[in-house]
Amino acid sequence: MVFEKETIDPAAQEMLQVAEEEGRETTWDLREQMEPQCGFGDTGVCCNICLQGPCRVNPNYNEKGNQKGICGARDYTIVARNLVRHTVGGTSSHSGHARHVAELFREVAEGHVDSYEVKDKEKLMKVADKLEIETEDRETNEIAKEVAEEAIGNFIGFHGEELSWLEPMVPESRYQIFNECNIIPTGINDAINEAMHRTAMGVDSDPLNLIFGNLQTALADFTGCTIGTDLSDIIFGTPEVVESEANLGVLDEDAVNVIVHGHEPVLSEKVVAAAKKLEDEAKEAGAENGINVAGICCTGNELLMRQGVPLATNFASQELAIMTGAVDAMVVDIQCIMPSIQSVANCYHTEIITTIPFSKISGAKHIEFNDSTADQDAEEIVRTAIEAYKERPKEINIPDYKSKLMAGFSFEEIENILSQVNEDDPLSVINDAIDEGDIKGICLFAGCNNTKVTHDKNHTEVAKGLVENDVLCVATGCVANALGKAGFMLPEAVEEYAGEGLKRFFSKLNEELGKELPLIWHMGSCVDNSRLIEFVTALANHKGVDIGEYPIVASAPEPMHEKAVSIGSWCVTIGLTTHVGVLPQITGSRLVTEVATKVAKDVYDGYFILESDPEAAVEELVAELDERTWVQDMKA
Ligand code: NFS
Ligand code: SF4
Repeated sequence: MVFEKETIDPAAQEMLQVAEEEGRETTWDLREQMEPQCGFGDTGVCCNICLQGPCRVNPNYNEKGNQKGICGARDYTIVARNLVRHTVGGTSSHSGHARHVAELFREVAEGHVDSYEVKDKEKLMKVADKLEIETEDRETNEIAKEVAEEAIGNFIGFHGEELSWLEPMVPESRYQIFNECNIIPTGINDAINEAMHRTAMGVDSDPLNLIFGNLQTALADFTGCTIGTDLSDIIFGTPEVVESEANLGVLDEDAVNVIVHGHEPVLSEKVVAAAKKLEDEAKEAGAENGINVAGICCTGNELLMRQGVPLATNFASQELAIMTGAVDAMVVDIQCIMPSIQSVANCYHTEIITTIPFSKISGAKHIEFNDSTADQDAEEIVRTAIEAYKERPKEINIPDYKSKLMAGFSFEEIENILSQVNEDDPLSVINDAIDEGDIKGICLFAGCNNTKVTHDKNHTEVAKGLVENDVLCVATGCVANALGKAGFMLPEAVEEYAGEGLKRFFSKLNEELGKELPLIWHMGSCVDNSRLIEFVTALANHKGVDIGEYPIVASAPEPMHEKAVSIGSWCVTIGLTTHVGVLPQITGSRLVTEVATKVAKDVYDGYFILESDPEAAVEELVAELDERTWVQDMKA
């Protein structure tokens, strides 16, 4: 097969062929030109934090070479500082997204915007209860206002008090561990400030202290993610099971194709609405099938979960969508948008439209998106796509690959499904299946694509290995997109891939429900990893154990973004042993690597498994689940 080193996705392979024939440069070409990558940077021992740098140290104490930076910083300090700064990048990304949703929510609650509303009152009440906000005999908007104030307060801090959104999200025993380690943040912004400060030249050089600082920042990240999920659900609705499709074959030759790419649902929800409204204008322009909206990255996941909008593709193959020649506009907001899409679009009729003032791409069209004029802005965006469609050349290459999939597995929806099986005790459906040995435990698949490894290959191989070993898998982000494209989010996949125990679990469940569930459950975007924590907290509380004792693991087979570093860090802190399939830039310090892969277990029960071979990763993850169950059985 051609391009099998680059990707296992047949649609992407076909498009890479097109790219080669047309002489287009892709991210895979750029990677090849980048080789060999710098070994110092790759292992985290290059320091650029002050203007005396760059200092790169030789981590191998037995060899010659500098072992200290110009200020005397050793490998462990440099690596730990760099790690903290990655987590800061991740935390500011997630919380920047969440803060926008929180600010919008406040505007909604105060009645300042008409374009959005409180769509899901039940979720609002649930969140208010969680935050111990009085709900009885109160107007919805009064409650919403208080929830909004609380959300904003979690960002700006409560004068040294702890974050209110964090404590109710984890079992009491886990919060106790955070407390003992002194890593509970006082505000998301505070955490980011402090982490930037402590890693500045001449501040914190103690690697262990820095690592605790990393975890504190990561908990701020987790809190931001949770706020993002909760408030998005209140404004746009809590996801319920939906059916849709994934891969480039969802592009429609006879429609105006609008791709929404990035992260926030605030803009993309409006684009979907505008597309429905302007259907006739598109038809008048000659597009028989009207307007087709499809998503890339987490914007795609958000819209899929709530609206059933199809997924065009995931992170690594974003440029290839444009090379089909069928994309009339690609609308982007923030994060994971490769700057290269503009140079690709220059060869086609595609309009790249940026929408956020601090996230522009040179050469792209900028249509600023404002919450107060959201509907008009979205219409302008869609009309720009219709205009571009009129210029679309006849020759297009849409690869004929797409898979059906099911998504929409919010925690609330899972609870709802389980309560149809056992109304009085829904969570026992999962915990009994674990006790009876039908399922070994749960794995959360999270994270990106990374051109250091073959696109989507680690994702599908680790997933195959785990389901074969009776692990119940849920997924978010670009790995969810990959597993959707590969057909794992369908009921048929149970028969094809699941081990005997997992098959029994599904057949019992399906029989009771009178409908069929997909093998792997799509839980949403990356901020929605918070949904899994809510789920596992409920399961652990139900079982009367801490998360660290519960058979739960996480796997990021192809992590790329700084956000993946922060999510991995909080997963471990919350007690999930976490597999990472692309080595993080910490291996230059033996100390930091040992803490991440070994010592962390003693403090948090969770630790990192750094393993690029999928088969070996599966073995380790399964062994970890077995060990947790075994320890439980010994105690019982
Ligand atoms: Ni997550 Fe989502 Fe994809 Fe990675 Fe980027 S889209 S927030 S960071 S690349 S999974
Ligand atoms: Fe070099 Fe120290 Fe400056 Fe880093 S902080 S660049 S190690 S002198």
